[in-house]
Amino acid sequence: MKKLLVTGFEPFGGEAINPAWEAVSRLPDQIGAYALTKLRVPTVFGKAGELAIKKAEEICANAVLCIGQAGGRAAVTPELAAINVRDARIPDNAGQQPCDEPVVAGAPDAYFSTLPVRRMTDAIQKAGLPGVLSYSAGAYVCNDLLFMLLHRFADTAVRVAFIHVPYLPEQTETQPSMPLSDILRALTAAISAID
Ligand code: PCA
Repeated sequence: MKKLLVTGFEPFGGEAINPAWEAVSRLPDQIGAYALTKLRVPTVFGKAGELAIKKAEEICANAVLCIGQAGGRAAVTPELAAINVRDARIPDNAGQQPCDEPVVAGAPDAYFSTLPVRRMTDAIQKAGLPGVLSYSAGAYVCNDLLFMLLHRFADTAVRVAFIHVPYLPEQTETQPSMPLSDILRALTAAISAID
């Protein structure tokens, strides 16, 4: 059976929960051809990527899928690419707030996700849920994690992607949100679309 590492971020920015880890921790242990290993990662520049790379190497993952919260988005959004930029609007959970720094000095400006993100987006829509392909994972810790993984596993058989999910209803009264059961169905559909 193939191995998929699925990461979910801890809460950040003063939130008590992060829908990413809430969902990841509740995914089944097996979806389609993949056995899942779940990892909670800190919302800390550099650290999230280090831990995810270590775990992926340790379990000999065939693929890595990272999940993060994108407050304000109304859809589940697979990310097309990661950029070699750290630019933080708010400090991370270790108090770091980089401004216009590279994720990895000397690395390429950007990487495209290597899992089939368009097919994953289609699968979310076919499950009857809002799924939209996103062209930017931002420049905060989610982008950092995706970039570090894509850089580490460039030119290897290990494929990597990232999906941003909306707030849960209990996190906001004014912004778009999605029930946890829908986020779970969307992630399951997206993972089922990975060959
Ligand atoms: N979302 C943040 C970092 C952690 C998370 O869940 C982001 O979009 O960068």
